[in-house]
Amino acid sequence: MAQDKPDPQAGQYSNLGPGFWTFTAFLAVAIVVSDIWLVQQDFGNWLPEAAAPADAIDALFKFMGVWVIAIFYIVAGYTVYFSIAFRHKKSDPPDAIGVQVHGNNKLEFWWTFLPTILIVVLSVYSIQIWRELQNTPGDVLTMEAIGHQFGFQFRYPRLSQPVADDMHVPVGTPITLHVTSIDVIHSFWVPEVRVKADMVPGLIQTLRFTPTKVGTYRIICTEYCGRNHGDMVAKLHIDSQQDFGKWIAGQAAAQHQAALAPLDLSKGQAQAGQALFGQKCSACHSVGPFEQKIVGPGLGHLQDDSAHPKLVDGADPTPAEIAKILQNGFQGPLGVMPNQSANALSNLDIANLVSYLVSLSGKK
Ligand code: HEC
Ligand SMILES: [Cu+2]
Repeated sequence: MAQDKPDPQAGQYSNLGPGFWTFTAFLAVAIVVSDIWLVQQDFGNWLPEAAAPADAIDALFKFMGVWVIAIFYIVAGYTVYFSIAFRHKKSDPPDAIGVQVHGNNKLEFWWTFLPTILIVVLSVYSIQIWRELQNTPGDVLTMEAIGHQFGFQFRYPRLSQPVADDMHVPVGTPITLHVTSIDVIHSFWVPEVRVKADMVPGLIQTLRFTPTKVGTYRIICTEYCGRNHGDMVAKLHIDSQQDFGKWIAGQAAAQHQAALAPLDLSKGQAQAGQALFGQKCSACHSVGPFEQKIVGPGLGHLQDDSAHPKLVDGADPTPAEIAKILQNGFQGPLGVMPNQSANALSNLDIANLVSYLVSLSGKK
């Protein structure tokens, strides 16, 4: 009976409730059936795999899943079973307690030993996958991904300037990707590649993968990094070798040309500036009055705000001085205004932006 107190070492646990072994057999069948179902799943159907570590990661996930199913069924199943089998009966005294197993060394040995073995097996398996990931053989493309509020930049060995928000890689070439951040902590994640790393200012972490499937995938920031965190999504383009070659040659030519163009404010076009403002500035600036702050001040009245006749650096709001802030950036009481290279702006971009900002002043 439940309120009897058996000697824990004497093995008097024959009373496991009515139907214990039947229920155990049922659990065993349920575990086997569920595990067979799991093992037969192709995770690629649910979330496509686009690069080499994805299959190894999925296999590890499956292996863990097999054990998770067993442990979950056993723990949850017996919890339900025992709470029904040994529920408080009307005939029991109000202070009745169940069978006490504290001090049963045999039980304690097994429920320590078995999980230990399982954890060791899991660590050996995952460390092996991790180790393989540290070495990508062959001709590697080494590049960088840099997080900033609120976007990603990508640096390539053949390009002098970073590329914003579109990462291109050639299919079949192992990629070594160094990730970091220039402001706060972000995180680099491509679900289809199954790799993820925090982007931490001052710290460079390395991700390795080999793209296997041509296509366009999402790069998602998974570390809350400020009010526009949710917009921090970029694209990973896995190109054919040929398309990648074409793309990088095109970028190199465009950057070369942009670098040659001197800063000529008279070439600026307000309309092009407005489009660029939406991509690169609106995360931090509104086009309202100075007081309408996001991260930085509102920029809608740089030249006609009597409350703020000067720019934040104390200069008069002439086009040349506005351009200077865009080139050099500025650190003031409101925070950091990123400079030309951090915002990945060409000289023509600056001319377009200044033209747009100047056009706002005087408007309602
Ligand atoms: C990460 C946020 C951030 C981004 C992105 C950003 N800025 Fe700024 N900007 C600031 C901050 C903060 C300030 C104010 C610095 C201070 O004075 O403390 C500022 C100041 C300025 C000023 C001076 C305003 C004044 O009244 O003097 C201008 C002009 C400006 N930014 C233009 C731009 C443009 C154009 C872009 C897009 C290319 C841009 N900013 C992108 C944060 C940002
Ligand atoms: Cu972020």
